[in-house]
Order: sequence, then structure tokens, then C-alpha cells
Amino acid sequence: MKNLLMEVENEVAVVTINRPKSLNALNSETLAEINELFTEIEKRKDIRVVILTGSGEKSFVAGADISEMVNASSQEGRIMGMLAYEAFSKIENVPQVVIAAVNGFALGGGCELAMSCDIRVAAENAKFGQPEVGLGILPGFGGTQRLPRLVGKGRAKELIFTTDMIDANEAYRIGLANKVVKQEELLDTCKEMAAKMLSKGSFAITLAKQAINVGTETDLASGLQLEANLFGLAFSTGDKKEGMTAFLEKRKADLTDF
Ligand code: DAK
Repeated sequence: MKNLLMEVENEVAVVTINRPKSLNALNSETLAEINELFTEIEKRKDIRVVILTGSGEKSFVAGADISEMVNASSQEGRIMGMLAYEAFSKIENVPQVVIAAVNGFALGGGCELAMSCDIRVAAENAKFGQPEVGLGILPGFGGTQRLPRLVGKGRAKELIFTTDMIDANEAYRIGLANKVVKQEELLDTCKEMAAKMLSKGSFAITLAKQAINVGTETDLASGLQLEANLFGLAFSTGDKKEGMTAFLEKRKADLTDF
């Protein structure tokens, strides 16, 4: 792939958006590649956690590629929007956990990309923002939907209407970032988090991810019903047998289902 790198080690894939000259801005080609790569990842049993980051030390993703959008027609804009919708939904719904390692600017489409991941770990130099209304457009890669769900309507409206950029600590304070760490510790922190997850039941984590993603978009009764059904499904697994038996035998569980 031209704009993405992937390294897989110990069941953890590090995917890097690699367009450093434009601070990893997302053009149509990169969006299509993200969709393609995550379509492959969702089928791979040797990948249980994905860490998504940007190349260099300055930027995660500085937004959609403005040089591509500047002369785009409404029809081309819609196609780009659909590409991002598909790619970001794919990231949100793969069975693996996806951690965004936010290593600098996460602006516009970059902030929206980070929000489609399950967890965001921010380096101290990270900056989050939705500058779109300053460009005469609105956030269109999920920002008007995912940001209020993460930080609440009032804060999302303030960020989107003012285009204010916030630093990593403020992102942490409002719940946009899960953690803030030194830049040089960013990938290791994400890998440590991944290692904790790898020692747990991966299929159980996938079911929990689905219950949270679907359940938070529906009414409580339907969400609880879904949870009960997925809970029942977990009882059919070898991991449930092994996890509970290991507890009773006072030994470490060896959980392998995925
Ligand atoms: N697109 C293209 N190139 C970009 C870019 C971007 N978003 N951001 C940075 N670059 C390029 C710069 O043009 C520059 O290129 P050269 O001049 O060297 O050729 C290079 O990256 C380095 O950037 P700077 O020289 O500007 O670096 P600074 O440190 O001075 O500033 C900055 C860093 C991140 C503050 C600044 O570059 C900046 O403000 N960038 C733009 C940030 C931004 O506005 N991002 C939001 C883009 S809008 C859609 C739905 C949604 C969207 C699009 C379509 N549809 C439904 C169709 C989403 C839109 C967005 O994300």
C-alpha cells in the first residue's frame, strides 16, 4: 500500500499513516487503503489488537487533504465522504481492539479518525480540533456524531463552532483522550495496554465491544437484551470453561479463543 505501513508482532499490528509531507492528511487514496487494510485485518486471526498512528513526531493526521478537496465538486465530495464513512465504520466494528496512538495533530478528519478507534492514547504534544467550519464545511467524517457522544453535546458544539484546538491534557479532562503520556513512551504505553488485553479472552473482548457499540446506540432495554444474548454466547466458548476452571484451580487461565 502506498500510504499505509503495517508491522505485526506478537498479535499486535501497528498501522502507520505514512504521508509525512502533508502531516498525514487523508486523501481519497489513503481512505480507500484504510478500508482495504481493515477489511484484511478483520479476517486475520494473528492480529488481536491494532495500534493506529501517524508517521513522524508532529502529526497523527492533520485532517482530510485540503489540496484534494479545494477544487472538488459536490459529487466528488460525497464520494470522499462515503469513503471515509466506510473506512471509519470498518475501524469501529472490526473484532479486534483498535487503539489510536495520537502523536501530534489530530485535526478535522484526523480527530474523527481517532474517535472511530476504541481507545485514544495521546502524546503530550497531541492537539485535537475540528477546524472544518473555518473552511466553510462541517465535520463530515463523523465528527458531529462521535464527538458529542464522547464528550457531550455542549463541549462538542463549542469545539466545532469555535474550531478551538485543545491540547492533550484538555482532551483527557473532557474524556476525548483515555491517557496522556510522553511522546517517547506513546507506542510502548499502547503496547502495554495491548498486552493486558492479549492475556484476557479475545472473543469475550470482541463481544463486549459489540455490546458497547450497539448498546450505546439503542434504548437501555434493547441494549440489556443484546448483552444477555452475547453473555449467553460467551458461555459456549472454551475460554469460559478454561477461565472459570483456572480460577477454581487457583492457576492462571490460558485463554485462546478468537
Ligand atoms: N491537507 C493537506 N495538506 C496539509 C494539511 C491538510 N489537512 N495539513 C497540513 N498540510 C501540509 C501543509 O500544506 C504543508 O505542506 P507544504 O506547504 O510543506 O507543501 C505541510 O503539510 C506542513 O504543514 P504546515 O507548514 O502548515 O505546518 P505547521 O506546523 O505550520 O502547521 C497545522 C500545522 C496542522 C496547524 C497546519 O498545517 C494546519 O492548520 N493544517 C490544516 C488543518 C486542518 O484544517 N485540518 C482539517 C482539514 S478539513 C468530507 C467530510 C469531512 C472532511 C472532508 C470531506 N466530506 C463528507 C466530503 C474533513 C475535512 C477536514 O478534515
